[in-house]
Amino acid sequence: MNVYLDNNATTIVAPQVFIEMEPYFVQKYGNPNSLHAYASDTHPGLKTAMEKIYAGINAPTEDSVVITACATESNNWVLKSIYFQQILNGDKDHIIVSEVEHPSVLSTVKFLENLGCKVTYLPINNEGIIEADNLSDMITDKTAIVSIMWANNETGAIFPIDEISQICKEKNVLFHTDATQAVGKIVVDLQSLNVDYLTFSAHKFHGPKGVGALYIKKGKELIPLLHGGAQMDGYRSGTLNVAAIVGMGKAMEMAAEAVESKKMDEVRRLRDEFEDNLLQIADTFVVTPREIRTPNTILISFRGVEGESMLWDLNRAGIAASTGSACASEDLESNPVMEAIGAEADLAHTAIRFSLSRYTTQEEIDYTLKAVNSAVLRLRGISSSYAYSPPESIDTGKENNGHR
Ligand code: C6P
Repeated sequence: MNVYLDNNATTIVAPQVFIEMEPYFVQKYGNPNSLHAYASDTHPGLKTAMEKIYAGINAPTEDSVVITACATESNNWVLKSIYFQQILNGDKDHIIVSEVEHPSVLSTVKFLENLGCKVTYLPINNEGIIEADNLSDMITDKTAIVSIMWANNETGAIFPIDEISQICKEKNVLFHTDATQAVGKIVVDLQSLNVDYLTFSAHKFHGPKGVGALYIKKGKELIPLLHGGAQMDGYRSGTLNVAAIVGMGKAMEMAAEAVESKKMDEVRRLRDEFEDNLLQIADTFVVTPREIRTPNTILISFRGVEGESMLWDLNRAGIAASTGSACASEDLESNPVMEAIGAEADLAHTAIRFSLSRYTTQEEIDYTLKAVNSAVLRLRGISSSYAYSPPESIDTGKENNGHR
C-alpha cells in the first residue's frame, strides 16, 4: 500500500483542478494581453479564477492579489521591497520575524541583515507558540514591518494572528503573514483582520506547483517585483501563466468549500485518532496541543528513534512522511522547531511530521499506525541509547508522556 502523509510539503492536484487547467494548454493558449480571439478566450477563465481566489481569503476587491510563482517568491518580495522602500531611505531599520519562520523568510532577513538591516527574532514558547505580548515590547519607532507566519509548517501551530495584527495596527507598523500552511486548512478572512500583506501557495491546497500569490492591502503598495509589460497591475510583469492561475482558482474554491462544509473536520478526526494511537507508544511527545494546530498536522517524537531512520522504515513500507520542512530535510540537522522550544538534544533529532489531507483515508491511517509501531520496535531494539522495552509496552500502550 502507498500512503502519502507529507501534505505540508506538497499535495496531490485535485482531479477537478487538473480538468479545469487542461484546455489552457492546448486550446485556449493565447497570451491574455494579445488582441485576438485566442487572447480573449482566456479572459473569462482568468476572471473567474481571480474571483475565486479573492473569495477564498475574503479579500476586499479594492485590494490586490498578485500572482507569483510560489510562497518563497511572495515572502522574498514583500520583505525586500519594504527594505528598499522604508529602510534604505533611512526612516526605519528594523524587521521583526519569529524564529520559526520558513527558510524563505529567515534566509531573506539574514540577507537583509548583511546589508545593515536590524532583525529581531521573536521566540516561541515550549508549546511552539508565539506570545503576542512579547511582540508588543519589541516594536520600536524604527520597526518597518513585522512578518509572522499564520501556521507553522512543522508543528501546525496556529499563531495568534488576530492579536498580532491588532498590535501592529495600534503601533502603526506594517504586518505581513505567511499563510502558506493556513490557506485551505482553516478559515482565512482578510476582512476580519488588519493584515497588510499575506502569502500563499496553490500546491499546498491541491492546486498546481509553480503558482502562489501575495495579497497587498490598498494603500500599502510595494515596489514592483518585475518591471516590464506591467501585467498584474504593474507589480509583476511577464506573460500570465493562465493554466496555473485557473488551477489555483479551482483549488481555492474547493479548499474553501472543504473548510466550510466541515470536510476538514473529518481530516481533524482522522488526525486526532491517529495521534491518540501514536501516543500509546511509550516515550512519545507532541509539541503543540492539538486545539491550536492546523487540523492535518502532527509533529511527534519517539525517544530513541532517529527521525531519518524512521523515515527509511516507513518509506520501505510505502509511506511518505518527513522529519520537518522539505527544504531542510536533506541536511540532517535537528528539527529547528524542536531546537527553538529547547527540546533535549536526543529528542531534537527524533521528530517526524505526518501531514494528512482531505484525500487521506482511514485504511491508510490504520496501515501507517501498524508500520510506525513496527518501526519504533525495530529501531529502539537496535538503539544503543534507548533502554529496550518489551513489545507488550508498544502494543498495549504504557502511560504515555503526551504533550509537552
Ligand atoms: N514548506 C514544507 O515541507 P513554496 O514551495 O515556495 O510555494 O512554499 C514555501 C513555503 C513558505 N512558507 C511556508 C510556511 C511553507 O510551509 C512553505 C513550504 C514545505 O514545510 C516545503 S519546504
